[in-house]
Amino acid sequence: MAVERTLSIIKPDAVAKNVIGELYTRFEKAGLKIVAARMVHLSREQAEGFYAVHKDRPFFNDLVGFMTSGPVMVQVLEGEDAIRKNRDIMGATNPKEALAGTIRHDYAESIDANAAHGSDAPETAAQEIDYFFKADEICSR
Ligand code: RTP
Ligand code: MG
Repeated sequence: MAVERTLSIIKPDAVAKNVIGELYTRFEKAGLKIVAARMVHLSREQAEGFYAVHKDRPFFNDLVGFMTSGPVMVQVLEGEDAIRKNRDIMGATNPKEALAGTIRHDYAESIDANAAHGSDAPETAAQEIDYFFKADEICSR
């Protein structure tokens, strides 16, 4: 299995719950390394650009409103099969469907406020990492 990088965002609800460290522990226990990280309060333009793929979906406005409602923690996770592994740790988009022990099961309140983001494929991971980090801000290890 190849070593990959994926973009992870701890969303405003989870930052407000003060569980950044708890989520980092879950990533690390799964063998994922944090190789870049930054806290940022996204502007409307930044959130719209990040979720541009969803711009015609009915939930787009709510999604952008939520993602700009408070600071987020953005990180690059590196490890074997990192993209799938991170999505497994996060659980299903809708917390009502997320398996016990996943981040969204344990911390998310709703499909809108669902605690974490993770890239869904190698191409989107590369684009999303580029969206937030310059090459020299990522410390591969
Ligand atoms: P994310 O991109 O945030 O990691 O979430 P995801 O891949 O699991 O889900 P995605 O389909 O990419 O949707 C992005 C975010 O939009 C909200 N959403 N709401 N009301 C709805 O039907 C609906 N569908 C999606 C969720 O907050 C989801 O995380
Ligand atoms: Mg997605």
